[in-house]
Amino acid sequence: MEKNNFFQSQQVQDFNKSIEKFHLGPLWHAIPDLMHHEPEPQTIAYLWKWETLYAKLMEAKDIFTPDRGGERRAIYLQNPGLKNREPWGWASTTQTLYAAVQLILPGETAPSHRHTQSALRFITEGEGAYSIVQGERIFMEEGDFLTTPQGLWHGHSHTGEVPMIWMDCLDIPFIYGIGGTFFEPYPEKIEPPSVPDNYTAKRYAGGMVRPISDRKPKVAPLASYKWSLTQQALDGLSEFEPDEYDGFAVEYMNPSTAQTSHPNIASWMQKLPTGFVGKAHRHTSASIYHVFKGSGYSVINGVKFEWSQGDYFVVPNWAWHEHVNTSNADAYLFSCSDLPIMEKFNLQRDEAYEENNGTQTITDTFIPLLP
Ligand code: GTQ
Repeated sequence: MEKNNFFQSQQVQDFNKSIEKFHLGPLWHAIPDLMHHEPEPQTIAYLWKWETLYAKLMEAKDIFTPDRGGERRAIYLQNPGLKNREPWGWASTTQTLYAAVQLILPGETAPSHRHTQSALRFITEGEGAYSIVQGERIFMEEGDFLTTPQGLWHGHSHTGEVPMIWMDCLDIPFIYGIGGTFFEPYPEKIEPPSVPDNYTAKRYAGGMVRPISDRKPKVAPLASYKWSLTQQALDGLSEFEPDEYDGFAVEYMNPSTAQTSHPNIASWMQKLPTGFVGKAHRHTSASIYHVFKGSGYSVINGVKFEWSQGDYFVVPNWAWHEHVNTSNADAYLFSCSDLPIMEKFNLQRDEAYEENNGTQTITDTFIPLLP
């Protein structure tokens, strides 16, 4: 019998229906939808313009305040491909990661809590607020990368003068998907300091050394990775040949384990020098990018995504992508991905785009939504 006739035959359809009420399903019906020959993620390539995010954060200023309940003034990136997906009822940014923009105003306090998700913050605007993670007040400046390891108390408070905005990324969808969510509010509004301010950045010299007493820390020992040190690292790297896909790129590491900064999330800062034209490749991990500085475009599965400072975009799993800096200044992209998850489950694979000298043919241009 022909394959399609088989699926449509009365006998098969009757049988499929007859087992449904016993909470049973026919594998022959499910297999083509579930076991693809290669990744067919529901995550789609998408780009959010900074103008839109900023306008909505400004509107949210008066609608949400930390005093009105809720935890954070954060607006998260909903991947259109992941909307209305069972069993979520909410959309994440990729199938494993959630990203958001968070705004805190001078005088505000976002209460302390702890949870089993790991969090990172990348600071994009302002100064003067601190995040307090397990008793350490970490004062934040533009370009800093902060870790909030799973299970540690953390809250934010703004003692400065200007609004502060940062990117959050957490493994919320992954932890939700495997049924591992725990969340606990701190008994008081915000945890009081128990160690000196900026304790870990000072004691670890940005990750280069560790104090004699900290030989076996249980958690990532470094809470903030300062922009000045990241910039220095990129400048050092820039004396050499760029990576053909990613230009000059460094990964944030946990200095005690020499692994990724977070167990389920890897993060990078990359510099694409003026005129950089990257080659295309693809990998099983999915990435979320934030344009920290500069402008250019990325081609994702043949579609051109033009980006400029402040924008966010998603490169789905197994999607061909290449980056190009079209401006006359260096471009800096912050990105994070679920590469550590792919590595742990033996799913990490990558592939170079061999045709056309590594350059995709552009078939379409993405039109972003503006406020
Ligand atoms: O700032 O602690 O975007 O707990 C989502 C969950 C931010 C935070 C988010 C969080 C936080």
